[in-house]
Amino acid sequence: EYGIVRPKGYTVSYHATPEMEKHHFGQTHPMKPWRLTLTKSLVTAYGMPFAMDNYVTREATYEELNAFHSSDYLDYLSTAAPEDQPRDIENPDKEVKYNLGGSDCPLFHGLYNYCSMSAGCSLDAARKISSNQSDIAIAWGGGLHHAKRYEASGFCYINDIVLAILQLLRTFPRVLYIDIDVHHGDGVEEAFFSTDRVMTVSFHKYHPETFFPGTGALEDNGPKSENNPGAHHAINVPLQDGITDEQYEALFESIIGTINERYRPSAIALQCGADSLAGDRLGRFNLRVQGHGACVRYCKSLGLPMIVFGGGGYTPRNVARAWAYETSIAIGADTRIPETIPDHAPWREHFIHDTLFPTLEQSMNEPRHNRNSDKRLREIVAHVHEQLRFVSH
Ligand code: ZLM
Ligand code: CA
Ligand code: ZN
Repeated sequence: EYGIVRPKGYTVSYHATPEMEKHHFGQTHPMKPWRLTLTKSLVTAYGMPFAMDNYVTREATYEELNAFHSSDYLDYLSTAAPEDQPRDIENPDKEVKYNLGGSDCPLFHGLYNYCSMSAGCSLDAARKISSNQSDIAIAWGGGLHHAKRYEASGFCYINDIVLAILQLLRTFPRVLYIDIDVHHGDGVEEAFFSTDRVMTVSFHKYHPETFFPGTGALEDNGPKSENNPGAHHAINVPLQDGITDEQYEALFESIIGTINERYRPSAIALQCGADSLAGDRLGRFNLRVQGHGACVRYCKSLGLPMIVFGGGGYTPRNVARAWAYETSIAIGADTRIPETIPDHAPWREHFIHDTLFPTLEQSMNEPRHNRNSDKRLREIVAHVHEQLRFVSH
């Protein structure tokens, strides 16, 4: 309808299942799986499915989850019921076991199915990349970067990203993991701490006393021992409130460009958490949909096989805008889709402003004060370049 055609010479696959999107974390919990339905409806309204291979994903098996997660944890996760959740008004953050049952990681109906579908989505995407059947595989239902081997953390129960990267490592010698969620990608960093076959890079708000999870300082670059192959293979880009598109894009291209030259990855895993957008319920940055999307465009320009994952994103209309726009970038239709959201898009009334690219003023009452000086950003780039002198392949 908008002249969206299949890209010549390469294949994009879209992995999702409506079943995952029906789950609820609880009435006022910020994580709303329904944002995936809103994303898919926008992608469809723009006619993008015609340009992709579309797969309905399955649930990952216990054995697949067990490639990273401990059996004890999985056994508990698969049997825990919402009834096990303590109803303690005095202490709502009280967990039962494995960090489950508090207000961040509640036990809800169908939790295990939800987790295995998210992992199934990312694993299917990874297999399409490994087998060279897709050049870019999209898994908006994945990106749950905080989950640990033996516990849940920050709305994440199963680390689908770690599972997908483990799959990529069967075929690719080196994988570059990039995380533009506003939170630190701690679970993925920790999982690959001791290997030089994965380099992790997270851009995030860093304010240990007040902002989750409190890790990811500039100086944290992996194991301190030079004998450990993982040394220098964790890159952290700590940022403050209010960073703009211009600053973020310059920082992203300088850092990722240099990493690409020095590390020479054979595949990219990109976590596109949309809580780094302006006006996010939990985020603190001033990024617009264009600035967020520019990261996807830059990664695509490197010409490597790539998985793109979802992640955070707590203002559903903006999550849908960003992920629909990034889907259009993946298929190379970003210059052809109209800025005005199509009239026939379902839930059109959710998009208070009818544009794919709201201004900062449209995204929030008052844009956040920018607390990132250009001088500090130059120091960050210099530190990262210094780290990369130790890395060469
Ligand atoms: N309290 N309800 C990002 C994960 C961020 C830990 C402070 C819980 C919330 C938040 C939950 C309805 C990703 C913390 C927060 C209140 C201990 C966090 C339930 C509001 C609500 O209204 C809420 C009763 C809830 C949780 C806010 N939690 C905001 N920030 C973080 C986790 C995940 O985007 O990176 C990837 C998907 N948790 O700050 C507390 C310390 C729990
Ligand atoms: Ca991040
Ligand atoms: Zn986040």
